[in-house]
Amino acid sequence: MRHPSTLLTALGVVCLVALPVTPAAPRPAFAWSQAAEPRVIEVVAKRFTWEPSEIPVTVGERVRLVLRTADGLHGIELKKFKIKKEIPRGNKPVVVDFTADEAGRFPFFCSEYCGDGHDDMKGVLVVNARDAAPVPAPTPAPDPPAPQN
Ligand SMILES: [Cu+2]
Repeated sequence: MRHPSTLLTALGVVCLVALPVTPAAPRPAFAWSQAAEPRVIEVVAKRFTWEPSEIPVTVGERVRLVLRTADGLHGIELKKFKIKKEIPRGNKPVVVDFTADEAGRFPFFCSEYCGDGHDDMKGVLVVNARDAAPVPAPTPAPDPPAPQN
């Protein structure tokens, strides 16, 4: 009985033919450019931590930090990108825009003394390389020659 498999084959052909005419997405999935919207990252400062304390981005990416305090006055200082801003008490966020133009791990601190744990109030901006392919495993050493008896 060949009929069902013939039908399946026909369906498969139809699908393959139909794929190329699928309407394109508004933006190519892998489009990436300076014109893209900045990556918005909400960060909360509170005695004596940052949430999140580690902020991963991709090199070249435009970043918009939206900073709020959960208690009193804090401030952010990220020297690598010349960022230093007070984060005043209240609900109004402080917005900082920059381009993460160098890969690496860049610490940031609280710039406003906020109490005994102020010096421990640290975070890190992690700027990952764009082609962050997994590091290839080292090639295994060749097997030693078989012992000769
Ligand atoms: Cu502080």
